[in-house]
Amino acid sequence: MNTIEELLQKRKLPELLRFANGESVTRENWETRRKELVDILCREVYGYAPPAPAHVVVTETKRKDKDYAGKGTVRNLTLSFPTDKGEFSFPVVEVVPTDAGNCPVFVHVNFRPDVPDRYLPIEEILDAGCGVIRIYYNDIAFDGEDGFTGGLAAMYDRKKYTWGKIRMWAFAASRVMDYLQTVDYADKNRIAVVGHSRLGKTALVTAATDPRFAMACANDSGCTGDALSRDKVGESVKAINGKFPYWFCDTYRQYGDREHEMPFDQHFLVAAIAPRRVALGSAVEDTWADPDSQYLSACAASAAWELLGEKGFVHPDRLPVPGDCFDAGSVAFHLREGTHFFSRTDWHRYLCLI
Ligand code: GTR
Repeated sequence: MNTIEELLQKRKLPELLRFANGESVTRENWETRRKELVDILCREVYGYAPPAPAHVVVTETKRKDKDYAGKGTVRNLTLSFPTDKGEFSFPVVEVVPTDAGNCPVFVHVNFRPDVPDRYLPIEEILDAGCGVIRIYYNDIAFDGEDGFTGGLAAMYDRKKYTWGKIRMWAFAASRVMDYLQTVDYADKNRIAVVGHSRLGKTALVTAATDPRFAMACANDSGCTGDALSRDKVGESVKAINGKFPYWFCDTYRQYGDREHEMPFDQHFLVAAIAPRRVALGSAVEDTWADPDSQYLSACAASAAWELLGEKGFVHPDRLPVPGDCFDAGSVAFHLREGTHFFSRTDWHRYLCLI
């Protein structure tokens, strides 16, 4: 049986702790390297976003106190901000524990607008003493091929900003973070971004590009999320670009079947969140995402935390088995039974980590 080190060596990953110019990375210049990692990933994969707007205006359209058996306040809000082509607005739903003061908050980018939703168990979140703000991703940019003509995509010139839709969804999560800076109820040091699958990829990109997030929870994020692309099984760089080219910048397409030529791999994305916290969820039947490649990515990214004198990914010297749950360090990973979906089991992991 191979050790983790041997398995990682076989993948021939680009070096995490070496600058593009060949210089080695130290504890003192980690933040410079971290920014370089984000820049590489924007240039090659997710595209560049416009700068943050000068302000975000928030209006309440509906409010319900003492909802969920008295446990929460639900508010429908509209967030508006200036763009290159006028004002852009999107709705969110905020659910906060009744009389909350200094509570952790999850910014959840979800597939459906419903609150609650099968991926958004409001009562469990409230019972854990947390608030949540739900973004519905199609309100930001349509998850389909529309030539970047609608939503946020239409508000900027894509020749200038090369972003794909994942980067756009992440940009919206940062605008929610702008709003959260202004509220009294939130603990500003415990704001997490959470999402499943393509929106798990989005959660990682959000936290990598916005250091105000204390944690990213990426559930079953797989290909071009947490999973290493080199020698990955299931979904490949070629497959994801063939089916979802609009998630990324155009540059990414060139790497189909050429993963070993990429000047990055997905451990760069996980590491770009260090020294903050990352929680990765995987499911044993989710072979399209490839749990082993997700796990090995966490193993490789851990070096960033260790460089900073932190515990990174604390794990045994073997590949994961169902039921594994490792969270002794800043990188947490679990492998549960079952298929690709956002289970309560996954939520319970993330709720105890914030
Ligand atoms: C799949 C895609 C995956 C993952 C998933 C999802 O079709 O290939 O990368 O993002 O969709 O978002 O549910």
